[in-house]
Amino acid sequence: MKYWRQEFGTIDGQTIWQHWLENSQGYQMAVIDYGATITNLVLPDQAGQFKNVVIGYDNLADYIKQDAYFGATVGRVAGRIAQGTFKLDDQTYHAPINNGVNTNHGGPNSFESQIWQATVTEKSDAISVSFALTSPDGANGFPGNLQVTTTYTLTETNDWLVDYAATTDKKTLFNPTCHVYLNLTGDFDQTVDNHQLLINSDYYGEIQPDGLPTGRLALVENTAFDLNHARPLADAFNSQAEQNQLVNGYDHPFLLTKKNANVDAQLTEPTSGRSITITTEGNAIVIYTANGFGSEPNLTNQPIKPHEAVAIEAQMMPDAIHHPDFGNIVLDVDQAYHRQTKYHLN
Ligand code: G6D
Repeated sequence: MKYWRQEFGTIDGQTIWQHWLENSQGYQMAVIDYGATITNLVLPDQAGQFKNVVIGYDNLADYIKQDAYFGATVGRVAGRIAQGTFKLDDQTYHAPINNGVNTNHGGPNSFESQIWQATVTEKSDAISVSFALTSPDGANGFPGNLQVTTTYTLTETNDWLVDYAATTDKKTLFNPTCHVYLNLTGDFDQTVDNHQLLINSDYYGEIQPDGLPTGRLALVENTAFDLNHARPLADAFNSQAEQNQLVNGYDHPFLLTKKNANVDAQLTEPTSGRSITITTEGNAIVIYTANGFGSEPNLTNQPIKPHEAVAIEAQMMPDAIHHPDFGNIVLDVDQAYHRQTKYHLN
């Protein structure tokens, strides 16, 4: 295992470091202090050619400019909170509205744009970088001084682990995710149409046109959301019937069945042979197929376009605070939060 770091820019005179982790087979991961953001994940194809397979930039300015959460740590609450409003112990809280009439991804200037403090742990068979952040009481309207760590680990067995840990001094909400976008071809002029996606899920969360869950868990059977057998994303994109179920792609939460302890989801790209198998301690995975972009800087010489990658956001169901059957995202003062997601890099 190898670790090194290099300067990635400065913010108000503070150096932003890019931390590189490499195992003995040449698999690499890079993360920056800004947003505890994954900038690179370098994997071999079946011919042994290594390529970066995550959307990312080689400079800090583009990360600051983009608003698509490329590779970012998202929190306090991933996904939408209806009208940014929630109640805890009969007290009502309001997070800032930053997406239509709702709060998305914890509101503006949240975890994704904070400078996290990194601590590196090197072992013979794994290297971890733990990023720490204090989210102060009242940040974006959320109660409690929240102490958070996001830990990324790369192992000699080609596992990439994401661990979230947190404590709070007031009851609050906490539902983070890693918003990494994957294109296993390693070519961001290609779409992910031919990528095959499997998700062990019998119910998906129906969403409104604005992306907010309706609260209804719908059966995936005979819909675009039945991914219990791996199928190319293009099958749904190109099906007239299934297009009508989508929003120019997927932007939906899948409630995981946990019927196979070794696989919650799997993404495979047949040409390169690259594949990532995901298991998570959360109850959901949100699939976002990058259905449209705003003013994000280009990744290559060509303008960035829809479906150039797929974000696989392991989390608890979005807007869970308003839907009891979506799971619990309340963190209380006497709780030590921990949730792990494992990406096995095949
Ligand atoms: C859009 O609705 C989508 C979100 O799911 C995604 O996380 C974000 O873009 C980057 O708001």
